[in-house]
Amino acid sequence: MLAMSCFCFLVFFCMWGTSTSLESLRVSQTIRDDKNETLVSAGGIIELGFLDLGNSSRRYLAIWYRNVSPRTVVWVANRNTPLHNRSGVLKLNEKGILVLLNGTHSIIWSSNISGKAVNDPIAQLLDSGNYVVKVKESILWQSFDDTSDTILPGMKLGWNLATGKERYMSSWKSVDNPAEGEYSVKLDRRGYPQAILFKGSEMKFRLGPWNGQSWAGYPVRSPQSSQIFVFNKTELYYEFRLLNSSDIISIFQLTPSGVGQKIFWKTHNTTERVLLPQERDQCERYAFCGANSICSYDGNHPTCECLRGYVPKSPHQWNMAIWDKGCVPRNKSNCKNSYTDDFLPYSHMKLPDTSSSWFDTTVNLDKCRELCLKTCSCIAYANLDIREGSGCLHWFNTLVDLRNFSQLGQDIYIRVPASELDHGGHGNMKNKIVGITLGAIILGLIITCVCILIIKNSVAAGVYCHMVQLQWRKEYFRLRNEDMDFPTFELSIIAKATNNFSSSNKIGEGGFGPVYKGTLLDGREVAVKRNSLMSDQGQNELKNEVVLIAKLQHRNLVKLLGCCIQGEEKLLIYEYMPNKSLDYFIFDETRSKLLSWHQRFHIICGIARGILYLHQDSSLRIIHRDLKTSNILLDAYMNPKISDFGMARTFGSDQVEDKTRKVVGTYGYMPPEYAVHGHYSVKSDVFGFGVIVLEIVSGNRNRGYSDPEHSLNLLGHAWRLWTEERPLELIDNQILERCLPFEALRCIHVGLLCVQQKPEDRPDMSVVIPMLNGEKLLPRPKAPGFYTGGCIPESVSSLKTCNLLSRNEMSLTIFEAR
Ligand SMILES: *[C@@H]1O[C@H](CO)[C@@H](O)[C@H](O)[C@H]1NC(C)=O
Ligand SMILES: *[C@@H]1O[C@H](CO)[C@@H](O)[C@H](O)[C@H]1NC(C)=O
Ligand SMILES: *[C@@H]1O[C@H](CO)[C@@H](O)[C@H](O)[C@H]1NC(C)=O
Ligand SMILES: *[C@@H]1O[C@H](CO)[C@@H](O)[C@H](O)[C@H]1NC(C)=O
Ligand SMILES: *[C@@H]1O[C@H](CO)[C@@H](O)[C@H](O)[C@H]1NC(C)=O
Ligand SMILES: *[C@@H]1O[C@H](CO)[C@@H](O)[C@H](O)[C@H]1NC(C)=O
Ligand SMILES: *[C@@H]1O[C@H](CO)[C@@H](O)[C@H](O)[C@H]1NC(C)=O
Ligand SMILES: *[C@@H]1O[C@H](CO)[C@@H](O)[C@H](O)[C@H]1NC(C)=O
Ligand SMILES: *[C@@H]1O[C@H](CO)[C@@H](O)[C@H](O)[C@H]1NC(C)=O
Ligand SMILES: CC(=O)N[C@H]1CO[C@H](CO)[C@@H](O)[C@@H]1O
Repeated sequence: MLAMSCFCFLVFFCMWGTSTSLESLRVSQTIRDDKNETLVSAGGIIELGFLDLGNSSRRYLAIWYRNVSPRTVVWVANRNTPLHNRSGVLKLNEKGILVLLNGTHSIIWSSNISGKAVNDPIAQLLDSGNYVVKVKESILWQSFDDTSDTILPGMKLGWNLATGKERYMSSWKSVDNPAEGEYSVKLDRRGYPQAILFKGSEMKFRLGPWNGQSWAGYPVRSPQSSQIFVFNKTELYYEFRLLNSSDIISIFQLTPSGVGQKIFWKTHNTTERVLLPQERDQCERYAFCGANSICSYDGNHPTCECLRGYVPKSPHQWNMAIWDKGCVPRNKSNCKNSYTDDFLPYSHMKLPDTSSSWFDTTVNLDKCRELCLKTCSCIAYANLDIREGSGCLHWFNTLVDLRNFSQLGQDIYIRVPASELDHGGHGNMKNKIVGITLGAIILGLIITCVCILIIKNSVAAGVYCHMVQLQWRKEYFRLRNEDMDFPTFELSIIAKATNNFSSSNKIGEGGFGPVYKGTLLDGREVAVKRNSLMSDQGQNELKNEVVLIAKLQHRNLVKLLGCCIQGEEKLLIYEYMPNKSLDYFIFDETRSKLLSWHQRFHIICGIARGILYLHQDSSLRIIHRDLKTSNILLDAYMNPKISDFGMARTFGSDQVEDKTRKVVGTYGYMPPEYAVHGHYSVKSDVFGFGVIVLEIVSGNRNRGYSDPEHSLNLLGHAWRLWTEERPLELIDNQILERCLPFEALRCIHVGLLCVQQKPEDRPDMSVVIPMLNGEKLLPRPKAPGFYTGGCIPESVSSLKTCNLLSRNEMSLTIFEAR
């Protein structure tokens, strides 16, 4: 008896004497509530002991951060079985099981591993917040496996697929009752795994599938931590780690009201608690818009919009903003024609519910598309991992819970039947069909007429034929007009929209006149290009542009909404691009920070696709001839759109080079053969593209740039760095830290290939795109064409305006001296 009390006294003494250093419990040692005993981790960061919460007298065995306030409990052992007074005792038994006893020695809670006696187990509290029972180095039990409402760095949320054990977050009932509440966050293993917030068994919010960087629907990233997602045969989990755990505490907690929040403290000893803001809006609510529609949030209101090719299931309700019925296909895809279906890309999207999706991590995007096309019920595909664009995800039958973000998010490709792809819209298609049918009928009448004439040369037949002829002409011209049919605006409407072309509405100066911002009566914002009355070519260029652009439809080309030709006024009305043009960002010290490497790469690829469309894919073949950063406009999501086709020329499809007496373009972007000899070809645009790429990567203008040591222009500078094998020094300092070096290097390489001296050395745009994507081996570049227009070489040296022109960035037209 005496020995026993002596032992107890020793234990007691140890605990008080060195209370901060006691960090573990051995067999037969205890932690007693009535003695205020606790364990403290070695670094003094974490404490384990008994506490009550709020006003309640219930006592809990818990783990909390020691020196932050308010006191933050991160784990509770007996969350569903509280003690009712301070009689609780924690013990480690000889089987290595932690047991929590109440005043009458009943087991209130245990770490619950059945087992036999083990040799010298120890229960140690770690600075990470993990309470671990181990024998030597092998772990018998750890509190990190027993997740509650809080995820600590290093803790896994998900599944051990080998044992089938799930770790999920579950909220407390209330702030003073840690019992299991109604909210939980789980990794759903159906289809491609996704993290979901549940209320009971009801899905409230999908954090989304993992996209390689973050949860697709919860793209919050904090600079102090890295996020990890593991999905293989044995493990499926999410975890975050602190980059520097010596000065920061960070946790992810699910509140009793179902809000997931990231909290951090800047030091270990502080009351300064920071909540990472989380965007919360109605679009977050699971399936807010029903099936097959996109939710978008403008800062005030959510809006639902059917996907292309889908119509509201219940139009009446839909019009009253009751959206939950969603949308249905306008025309059920008929799988016989599935090979004519196409896919429309949607950017900045939160991917839809993946619970019945199919995935493959080894399939690339092209193959992914092909497989989807072959499967009748496959209605959308996307990359699994957006970092390098790898892996493949398919959806079937319906898409649920899609939304768009203003930034972030990813691309998804939605299947659309060919019948929905007519860009003129449904009406136009119908008109054409009607036209063709009418044409056929009239042709029939003409034949009848000829027959009648042959058989019976009568007056009646003559009259009949005359009528047929009139009808035919009327129909013919009606169809011709429809070809050119796109909206014309009244001058008065445009004048009103632009405040009578007031200077405050002026947003720029294009090649042939000023550009104004206007707001139409319906609130739509437009850009109005007013062709200068002085310009001689104005009329021709205008016609050229109208006809060309009206026929061109591509997501990387600016859309022409209509025109207005009234008297001397010649106006073109375009969609308005809120983010101005590329030069506005990349050449400005503060704004260039806003364009991350990821966005810049996205822009480069977009420009390349736009040019390829002009050169090859559109029904016409077009050389832009004035590609430059100020002609690359940016929409609200920083998608690039090529503008200013006033100087473009069409070609017959086999005509790739021409010679002109007029040299048009902008110095700094003109290839040597064009500026000097007036030769232009698709390769002239490739040169302009190369310059733009190098400007985007470096953040410097080709013209006006001169490197300090060698007074070379940007191309010369890039080439010098390349030959000196330090090309990465070209990269804009503003993006250096976060850029992907291999991607940037590839862009510089492709840029240099595009600005080769000889046109035949430059790649075609169709080759440039796989080159940018890393799908093609890159040849070694030669020295670039150095022509920068500082002044014009011999052949056109008679030009008086040399100096004047070299000072500005305006497009210009000069005549070749011959
Ligand atoms: C334990 O702490 C409580 C409240 O702080 C105090 O009232 C009580 O006397 C302490 N008990 C012991 C044994 O120190
Ligand atoms: C706790 O008790 C105080 C005083 O009795 C009261 O003002 C407060 O509202 C109570 N808090 C809770 C959560 O019940
Ligand atoms: C806890 O309650 C039991 C009976 O309810 C009592 O015997 C015991 O003394 C109490 N212990 C403490 C520390 O209050
Ligand atoms: C201990 O727990 C047992 C079983 O839950 C219960 O019957 C007993 O009253 C409790 N004793 C105390 C002192 O709370
Ligand atoms: C799964 O990933 C985990 C963590 O990276 C690793 O420890 C484990 O060996 C992997 N299992 C398989 C089967 O690859
Ligand atoms: C982590 O933070 C501490 C304190 O701010 C600092 O001294 C240390 O250098 C940092 N370590 C790293 C690897 O950044
Ligand atoms: C935290 O601050 C308290 C006083 O506010 C001090 O006693 C303690 O040593 C500090 N702990 C650490 C880990 O810095
Ligand atoms: C699509 O549906 C519309 C009306 O619902 C119909 O007029 C049209 O013929 C259909 N198109 C195809 C290709 O089935
Ligand atoms: C989302 O898409 C809709 C429809 O295309 C668009 O009107 C809206 O501006 C977009 N919102 C965001 C935040 O991207
Ligand atoms: C506290 C606790 O979880 N106890 C469990 C231990 O394991 C047995 C059987 O496996 C369960 O019945 C207990 O509920």
